[in-house]
Amino acid sequence: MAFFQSPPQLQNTYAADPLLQEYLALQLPDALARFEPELRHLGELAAGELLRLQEADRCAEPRHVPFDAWGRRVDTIELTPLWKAAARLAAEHGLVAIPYERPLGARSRLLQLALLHVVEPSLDVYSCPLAMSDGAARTLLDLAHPALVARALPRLTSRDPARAWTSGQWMTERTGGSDVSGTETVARQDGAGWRLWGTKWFSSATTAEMALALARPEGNPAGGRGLALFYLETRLASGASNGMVVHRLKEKLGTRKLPTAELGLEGAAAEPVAGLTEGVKHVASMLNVTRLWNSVCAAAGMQRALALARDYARRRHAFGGPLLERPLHADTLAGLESEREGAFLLAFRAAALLGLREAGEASAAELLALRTVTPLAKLTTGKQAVAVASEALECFGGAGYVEDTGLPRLLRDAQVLPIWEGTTNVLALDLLRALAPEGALPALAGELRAAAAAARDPSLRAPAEAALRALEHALAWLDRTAGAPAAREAGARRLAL
Ligand code: MFK
Ligand code: FAD
Repeated sequence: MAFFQSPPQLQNTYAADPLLQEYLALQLPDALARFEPELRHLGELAAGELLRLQEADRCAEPRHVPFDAWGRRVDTIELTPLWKAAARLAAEHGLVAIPYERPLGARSRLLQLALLHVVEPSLDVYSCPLAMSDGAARTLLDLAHPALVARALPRLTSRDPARAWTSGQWMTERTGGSDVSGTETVARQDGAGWRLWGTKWFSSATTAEMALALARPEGNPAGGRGLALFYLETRLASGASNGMVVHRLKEKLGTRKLPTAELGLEGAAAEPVAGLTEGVKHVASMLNVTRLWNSVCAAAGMQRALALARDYARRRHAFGGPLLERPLHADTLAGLESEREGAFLLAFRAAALLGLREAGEASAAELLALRTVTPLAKLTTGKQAVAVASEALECFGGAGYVEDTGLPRLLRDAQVLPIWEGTTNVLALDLLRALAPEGALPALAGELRAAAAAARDPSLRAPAEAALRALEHALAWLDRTAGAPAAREAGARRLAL
C-alpha cells in the first residue's frame, strides 16, 4: 500500500500548554477555577472550529471595493469569514474589555492576555485591531478626556458584537514610520472643530470605527513636538465616509487577512485628544499597550509553531523511528521550547507590571520597570518569533515550505512582529530613553533579582544571575558612553538583546 504521511494535529491550546497552566496556577490561584472553563473553551475553538475555518479560508483575502455599482465612492472592505467570526468572539470573550472591567484587580491583564494567548494564532491576526482598540481605550483614559472617554470607551470595551468598535492607530506616513516628525498631515480649524488633510501610509484594519491619528495643527512648528493627537470616527452619523478615501490596500508578505490601507484624509472631522502639541508623547500609552500585545502574540505564535512541530515529530518517521526519538531532533525542539518559554515569561511580566500600574498599585520601581521591560519584551520576542517560526518550519522538512499545509503562514505572519510597533532598532533606542531616569537601572536589576530568588529549582537561577551580570556590564558600558552619543546609539541593540 502506498504511504501517506499523517498531518500534524493540534490539541486544545489551553489543555496542551503546561507552561500557561502552571503560570496561571501560580498567578491566579484563587481565580483560575472560575476562568478555566473559558480558557478550555477557547482552547477547543482554537484547535477545532476556528482552525478549520482558517484552513478553509486559507486563500481568502480582504477586498477593497472603491465604488458601488452606480459609481458612488464607497470604499468598503470585504472581510474574510474568519475575521467576522473573530470580531464576534473577541467581543463576547472581552478580549479588549477585561482590563477595563477589572474582574481580578491588577491581575486582570494576565487573564485577558492568557485568553488571547490561547486563541490568537487561530484568528488570522485579528489581534491587530484588538491591540489598537485596547491601546486607544488606555490612551483616552490616561489623557483623561471625559467626553471622548464617555463616547468611545463603552464601544471599545463592549461585549456586544453589534455595539463593539475597533480603533485604528494612524501614525506612519510616507515620510517615516520610525521617525514621525516629518508628518505631513495637517489639521485645519473649521469653525469650532478641526479637519485633517493628508495621507496615512500604513493604516491597518481599515474597517475600524475610530482612530487616533497624528497631525500637525496649521501654524505649528516642524518636528515631533508640533504634532497633536486627534480622535476621529471613520463614518459620519449618516453612514457616509468622514472625509476619507482608501487609495488601495497594501499587498504584503504576510498578515494577508489584515487590510492595511494607504488612506487619504480629505477633510476628516477630528478632535484633539490632549491639546495641540506633544502628539508623540500623548500616543505613547497606545504604543506601550500595542507593544505588549505584540509580545504576547509573538509568544503565542511560537507556541503554535512548536505544538505542530512536536506533534509532527511523533508522526513522521525517519531512520527507523519517529523523529521525536532522534536525539538531535528532540534537542532542536527543546531549544525552541526554551525560546518560547522565555518569550512567554517576559511578555507576561510586562503584562503583570501594566496591570499593577492600571490598578494604581505599582510602586515607583515597578513603574520604571514597566517602562524598560515593555520595549525589551517587544524587541526580544519579535526577533524570537521569526527565528522560532523559521526553525519550526524546517522541522516539517519540505512540507513546511508548501502552502497548502498551512505552515508557511506561520513564518510570514511572524515576520511583521519585529517591524511594526517600532522596529528592533527603534525599540533599542527606546530602551535607552527608558533607562535614562534615575532609578531605572536599579528597577530592572530588581526584576532580575526577584526572578532569580523566585526560581524554585536552584539550577533555574542561572539565567537570571547571568542576566544580572550582563546588567552590570551594561551599567559600566552606559557610564563609558555617557559622553559619546554615537557609540551609545550604535551599541543600543547589543545592550538590549
Ligand atoms: C500582533 C498584534 C499586536 C500589534 C498590532 C499593531 C498593529 C499596528 C501597527 C503599527 O505599526 S502602528 C505604528 C507604530 N509606530 C511606532 O511604533 C512608532 C515607532 N517610532 C517610535 O517609537 C519613536 O521612538 C518615536 C516616534 C516615539 C520617536 O519620536 P520623537 O518625537 O523623536 O520622540 P521623543 O522626542 O524622544 O519623545 C517624545 C516624548 O514621548 C518624550 O517625552 P518627554 O517630552 O516628556 O521627554 C518621550 O519620553 C515620550 N515617549 C516616547 N516613546 C515613549 C514615550 N513615553 C513612554 N513610552 C514610550 N514608548
Ligand atoms: P523606517 O523608519 O524607514 O525604517 C527603516 C530601517 O531603519 C529599519 O531597519 C529601522 O530599524 C531603521 N531605523 C530607523 N531609525 C533608526 C535609528 N534612529 N537608528 C537605527 N536604525 C533606525 N503604521 C501605522 O501608523 N498604523 C498602522 O496601522 C500600521 N500598520 C502596519 C501594518 C503592517 C503589516 C506593516 C508592515 C506596517 C504597519 N505600520 C503601521 C507601519 C509600521 O509601524 C512602520 O513600517 C514601522 O514603524 C517602520 O517605519 P518605516 O516603514 O517608515 O521604516
